[in-house]
Amino acid sequence: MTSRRDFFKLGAAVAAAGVSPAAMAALPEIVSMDRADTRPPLLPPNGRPYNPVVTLNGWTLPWRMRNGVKEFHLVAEPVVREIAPGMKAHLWGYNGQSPGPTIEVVEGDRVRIYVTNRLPEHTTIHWHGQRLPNGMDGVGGLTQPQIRPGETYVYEFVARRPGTFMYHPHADEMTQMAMGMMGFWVTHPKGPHPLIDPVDRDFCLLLNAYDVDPGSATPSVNTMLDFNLWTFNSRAFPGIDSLNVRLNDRVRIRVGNLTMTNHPIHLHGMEFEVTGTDGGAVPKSARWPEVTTDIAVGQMRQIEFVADAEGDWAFHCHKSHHTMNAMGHAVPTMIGVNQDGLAEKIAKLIPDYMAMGERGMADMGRMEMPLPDNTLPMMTGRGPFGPVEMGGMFTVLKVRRDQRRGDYSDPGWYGQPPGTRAQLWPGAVADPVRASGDAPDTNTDIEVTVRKPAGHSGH
Ligand SMILES: [Cu+2]
Repeated sequence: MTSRRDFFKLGAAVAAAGVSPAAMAALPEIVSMDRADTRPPLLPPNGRPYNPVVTLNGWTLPWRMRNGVKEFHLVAEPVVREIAPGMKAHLWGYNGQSPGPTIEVVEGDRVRIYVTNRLPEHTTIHWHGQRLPNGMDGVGGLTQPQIRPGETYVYEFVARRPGTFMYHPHADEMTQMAMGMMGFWVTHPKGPHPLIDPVDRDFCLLLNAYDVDPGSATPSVNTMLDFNLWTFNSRAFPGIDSLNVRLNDRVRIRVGNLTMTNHPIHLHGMEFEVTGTDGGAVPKSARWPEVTTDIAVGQMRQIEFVADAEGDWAFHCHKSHHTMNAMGHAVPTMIGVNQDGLAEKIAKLIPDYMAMGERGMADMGRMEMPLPDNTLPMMTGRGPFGPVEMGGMFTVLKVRRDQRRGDYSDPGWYGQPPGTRAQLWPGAVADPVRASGDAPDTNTDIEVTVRKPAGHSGH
């Protein structure tokens, strides 16, 4: 039984940490998610009104309003995440999913977040980009003790700056981020803001990356750069939902990067402006039109555009190996190598051997290769005209005239108006006319350099 003196000691400790004694009362219930499709926006049931975001293949965490404080409960725990149909990864995340749920608050809100650790090792949460008291910054060992397994810590601060933020552990960081521990945070402006325009659709996604060996389910946690699964919100194409909008909607997409490399994020079909960064809203005089914006490690970017062109527009990272799943790595270039009869000969020694890449790698997108269990094909996904030959960080922005306001459901493939699609030319193509001189004899002028294996001295 707690004595009166103990109670005051507890009260003093709590006050020193900036957490009111009320915070130590019963915890908010734990809300968990067990599905990987995009959940509809969470309309705020109380507090200041705002226009909620939609987290691609994710969800927003409900809160409890208690004496004017928004209370959330995050649980750090092992989770199973479907990366795409056909592959599940054993990750660490929050409240049943990786990434964790999006937290949405309004500028000026007092926010209290309970963090329960159900991992086998200690953790913390760092509120990336927030203005807050130093002791709430979540750096294990530096600003607070580590949260040990089984413990619950309470964070509390006022969301001072509107904008786009992330959260992630600042404890055994390489392991915990390689395992998928991260989430999104949006602080909406409390009223009309000179630099934050209202939008019709507001999407958010985190860039994350994993190193999962084909045939296995748990990421390698000591990988530093050579990841093989590149994901939006821990989903790889074709597992990533499309962004479905109505023609002429004003659209905002918020992107945060918690991988270990940069990602040039590219939109087809229309231009956007970067309206916000990790530091807040960008002055209007400093915005310029572009179709690709590079997002460095630890950065956040908000892009905005008016979706004034109907169609199915690709939206993806422009590093081509980031739109490819695990099987493509470590395959040698075989273009131009004559492999006639090779597969038959090798198949006598190794059943199921197949020649690969003789005419480029596109055959990989079409054939049903035998794959290890729990492994995604490297170039995959089907569109209305055949294989899309993509993977990883790729999805589609679907702009439709008849998409209803507030309807985020997939409208299916775009019906292109007759006469507006690239088409097969039925005639013959003449040989090129050379401006002058003889054509080089390609059979005798080839220069080659042969590199013989010489141990690992060349690394
Ligand atoms: Cu990338």
